[in-house]
Amino acid sequence: MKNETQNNKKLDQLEAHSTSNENEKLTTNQGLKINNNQDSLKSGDRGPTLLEDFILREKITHFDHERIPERIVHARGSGAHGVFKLNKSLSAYTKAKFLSEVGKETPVFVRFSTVAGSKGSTDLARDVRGFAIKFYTEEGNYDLVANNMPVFFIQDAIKFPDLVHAVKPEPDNEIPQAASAHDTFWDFISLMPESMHMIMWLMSDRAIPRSLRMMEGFGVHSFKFINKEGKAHFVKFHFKPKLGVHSVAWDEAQRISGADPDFHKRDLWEAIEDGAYPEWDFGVQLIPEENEHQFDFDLLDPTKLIPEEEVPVEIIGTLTLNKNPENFFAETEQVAFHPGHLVPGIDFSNDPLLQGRLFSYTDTQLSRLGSPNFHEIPINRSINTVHNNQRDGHMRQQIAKGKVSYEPNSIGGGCPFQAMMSEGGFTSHQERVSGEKVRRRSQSFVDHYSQAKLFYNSQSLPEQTHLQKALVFELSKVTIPEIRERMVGQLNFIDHDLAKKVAGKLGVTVEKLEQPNHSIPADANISELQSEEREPKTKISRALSMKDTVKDTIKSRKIGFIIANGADGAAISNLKTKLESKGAKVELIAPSLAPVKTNEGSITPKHSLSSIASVCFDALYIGAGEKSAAELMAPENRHLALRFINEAYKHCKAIYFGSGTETLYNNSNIAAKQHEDPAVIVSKEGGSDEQFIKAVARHRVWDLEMERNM
Ligand code: HDD
Repeated sequence: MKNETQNNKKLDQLEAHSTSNENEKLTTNQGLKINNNQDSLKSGDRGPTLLEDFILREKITHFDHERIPERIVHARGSGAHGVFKLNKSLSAYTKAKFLSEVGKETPVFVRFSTVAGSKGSTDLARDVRGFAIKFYTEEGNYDLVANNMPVFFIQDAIKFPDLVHAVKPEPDNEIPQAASAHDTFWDFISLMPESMHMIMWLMSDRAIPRSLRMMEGFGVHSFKFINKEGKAHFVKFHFKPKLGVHSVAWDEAQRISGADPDFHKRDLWEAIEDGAYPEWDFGVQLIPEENEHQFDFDLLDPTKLIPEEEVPVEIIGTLTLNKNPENFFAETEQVAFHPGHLVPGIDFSNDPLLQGRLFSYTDTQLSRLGSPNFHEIPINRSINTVHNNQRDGHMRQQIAKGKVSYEPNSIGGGCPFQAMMSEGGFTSHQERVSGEKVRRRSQSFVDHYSQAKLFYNSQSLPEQTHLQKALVFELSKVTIPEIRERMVGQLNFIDHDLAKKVAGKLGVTVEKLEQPNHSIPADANISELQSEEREPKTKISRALSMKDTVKDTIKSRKIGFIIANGADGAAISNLKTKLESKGAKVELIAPSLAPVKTNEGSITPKHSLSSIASVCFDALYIGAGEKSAAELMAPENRHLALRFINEAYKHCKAIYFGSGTETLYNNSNIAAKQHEDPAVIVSKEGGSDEQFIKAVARHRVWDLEMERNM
């Protein structure tokens, strides 16, 4: 893939470290040319191998050591290079240069990930997605180590190992992989009321994205911006995908895990290769420091979000991913993020989860990457050169000249010098901190249900139904009845109807409870508030639903054309051209990989009916032509062809029947449909290409899911 970003200093730096084998001879690691890479050195043709064979030894030794520990969490990931362009200056709030000069482009590397599964697990696990961005700024690397959900499970980092142990495969039998649907996770969660808001997100469709390109990103914590005058604002970071926020159905996710476990990785890779560069609006919610206590929750509590109705998200720039890595291991695997990689103008808040993270990330790289010199790995290097007196350690690359590795010094002329603030020297934001040394949680963190309720109430009906079903699925896998009951009890604090619906499927009864929605401001006098009923300010937040994020575009949507011999070549190529001109991607599926004879010639399919499934596509076109339809309905193809159609229908996708394909329509489950369905387009009934394009742009007809599944 070409470097399409001009003046991208990071890509130039990486290029300087790349090698190519083109027209080169095979060598050992010492540069010795190898004459025979097929046979080891032996004593006679049939004799034992000689210890002397240094070429064999070098090759096997390297191979034996070519794995590194996978990340303890977020092990499975996909990365891409790109650029962040600032469209609106934030210089009034922060002195960070990459956020100050309008038009400035900063190279980035982004790594998306699932959290719970191993490196080789499926992409479509129900899980949070990591969304980590390394900004290679001229002032040093700034890492925003974010997720696709704006809140977190726990309020204090000391609970992180417990959370991760609970969700990971159970320690006795290492089951299940990449799944939260098991006893230990729900045992822990049912005992952790503070997790309830995050559980609403995790059980929602946000946890099964259609594409990494169609997810939001959130910095989660409140961070601080510091401007030139030293004034602080709290800030929350947001990424909003230009393609809208979209998900798949859970039934679909499970099928994708079998049909293409690399679905998200492949989707991101192909989109970038095709030039359909993923883009996000980057936005901020800004809160002057003095307004810290104006909310009915604590800004430092990472289980809370700031409703956009209370503080709007101001869009200030665009994040674009435009280049795939050259080498997965060198870049995506070795990239090391850390929320503590800061630039002047950005600082931490006292969020106790963030504070703990600040220790964990460097620490984990030491065992994962094996050396304190991980910053020298090309993907981790800053684009400005590093000057300090740190020396040596495993695999040191830098050759520091001279005698001096200490400061102060006179022999080295005092270099390297400390930088003054005016020269970009980092200073932590000055703030008064006083308090007893206590191992306690602030009382302002005690309301665990109001925002869980806010999230649930803000979902559209289909989203709420998916969430209920997700809870039923997960809790049905729990083998210990007391855990299921405890969890239903927790849900009852969020929404009685939700609890009842879930309980009904689990064989659990549920009592109606008074809702304990006591939101307590951070500066409140707790004893005075104990009996007072408080209501949260925002009861519904439209931004929390994915419903209204649909964009009127079919850009990069994958459309499967099901065809067989005798298909109408002109109809196929016309529709294909129309869809592709609007940015969609068309792939042909036929009974076999043999070229398909159309009335105009022949075309070669990319897939056969048995090698791919409808879940890998956003929409289907059943290629026009009676002969083609007859072949698809032949006994050897019928089951697979109808399965494609029926599954796409069940998953609320757009399906377009070309003329002459009524036999497929009549034999599918669609024939039994009750009402008008704008996403089933039938040529014979006057359906047009334009109607199909419109239906694809709508993503899914979730509102008709009940009917489609009858
Ligand atoms: Fe974390 C990785 C995001 C809480 C400890 N975390 C990791 C990654 C992301 C996040 C996106 C993958 C980075 C990559 O692609 O390499 N983590 C979050 C968010 C959190 C959060 C948004 C809460 C708001 N994390 C968190 C806590 C701790 C950690 C509370 C420990 C105290 N996270 C780690 C880690 C990882 C990590 C163990 C594993 C691999 C790595 O760091 O490099 O240090």
